[in-house]
Amino acid sequence: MFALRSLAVVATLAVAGGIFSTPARAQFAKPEDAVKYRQSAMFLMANHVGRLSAMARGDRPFDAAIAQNSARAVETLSRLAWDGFAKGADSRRAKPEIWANAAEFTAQQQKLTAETAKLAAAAGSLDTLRPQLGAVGSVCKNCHDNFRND
Ligand code: ASC
Repeated sequence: MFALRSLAVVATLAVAGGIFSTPARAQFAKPEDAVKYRQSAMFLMANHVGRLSAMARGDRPFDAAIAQNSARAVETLSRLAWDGFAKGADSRRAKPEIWANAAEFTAQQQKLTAETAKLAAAAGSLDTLRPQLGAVGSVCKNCHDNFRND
């Protein structure tokens, strides 16, 4: 009885390990944690992009220090989010293409991090913030159009 139960546990772990493969296995205890991680990063990123957009639109007074703080947050978060797209950690919004077309998904990540890396320097003035925020936003949109369900 005990041996049988142990065997079942080992088999379950083996299957779970296969589905939920590296590198996620090392970072997240279960698929839901990976989903929560990426959604958290995206939530914070959207919030800070929203603050920058409000300044760019003139809905909020421009303040270079506050803008640069948000820009740095966006830069960091844009590098963090991707770990959460672990194999097997699917969700309603995540299209299967994320995993089926991983090379293109990785290319989109690299485009985003290349643009967010320029955001803090651009956030020093409205004239430089506006176009760079536009460049970041267009990468966001393109990736969402291809890889996210509404
Ligand atoms: C945001 C946000 C997005 C992007 C996208 C840019 O603030 O939540 O998903 O910007 O709308 O086009």
